[in-house]
Amino acid sequence: MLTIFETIEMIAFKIDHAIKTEDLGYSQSENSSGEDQLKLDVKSDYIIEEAFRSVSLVKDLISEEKEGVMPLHNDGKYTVCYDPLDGSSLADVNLSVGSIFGIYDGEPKGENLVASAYVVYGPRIEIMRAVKGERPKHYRAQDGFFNLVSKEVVLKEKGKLNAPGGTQQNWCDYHKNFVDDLFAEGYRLRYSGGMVPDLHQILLKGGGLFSYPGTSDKPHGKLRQLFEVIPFAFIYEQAGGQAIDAKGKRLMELVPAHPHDTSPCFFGSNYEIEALKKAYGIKN
Ligand code: AHM
Ligand code: MG
Repeated sequence: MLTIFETIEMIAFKIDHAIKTEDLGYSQSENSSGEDQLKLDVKSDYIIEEAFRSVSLVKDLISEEKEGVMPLHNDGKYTVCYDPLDGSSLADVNLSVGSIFGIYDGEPKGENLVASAYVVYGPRIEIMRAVKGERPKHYRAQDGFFNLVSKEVVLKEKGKLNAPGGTQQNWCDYHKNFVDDLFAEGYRLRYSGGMVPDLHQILLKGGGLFSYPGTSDKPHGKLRQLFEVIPFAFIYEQAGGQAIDAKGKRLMELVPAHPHDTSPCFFGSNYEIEALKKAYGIKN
């Protein structure tokens, strides 16, 4: 696992360099979800694929930017599912973006995830990584190296921040009422449109809730299970928080039928997730 994490550190420096130096425009292609790809999406995807080619532990790669499974090493153990540059449409307004990695032992589904990591490209490059049975570890780059900032990231029991995703016009009434109630209770809005910096902020600064519900235009939500939802669910649970879908099921129990399947998702401190369950009529 250390080899995989070291590879992610190397990738982080390369993608950060690409963000700072490459053209920010669109490429000529679409990804497998039919979205226009930025040149940076394509470049970041290429950097990751190239980096894992030399890691013999990796059996397969599955990228948010590609349709199928990329077989790498027949004798490898892990499937690495990744979103090369999440929130890439924010790069041209100079907001933070990220990369997300889920490391699966066996068929890629929630219960087989054994480690996950994300990289935040902001004023500094930071990495959060977690393995089973341990609290997430937080690293920050300085002078070409990643230094440990915290070896045990723990989420607060009750937070202050609320990051509600999806177009509000398309929220159902009970979701809208729930979000309004949180604001009435004193929660502050923190939503950049990049799930990596948004979830990173909640994790490190006071706790709270990040939600991306099913909406009338996207009943199954927007965020992809393998590359976004399950890796973050793991980190939030390892930090002592909770991560559930709209029926109260742990996101770690998700079994995607297709690599690009999405799910409504809620990540947060225990207090906010319990409040959400009540508002959604979910019994514990
Ligand atoms: P992307 O993978 O195409 O970049 O989309 C994912 C991003 C997340 O980072 C973010 O939470 C979400 O899309 C924002 O969506 P919205 O603008 O609908 O709130
Ligand atoms: Mg994404």
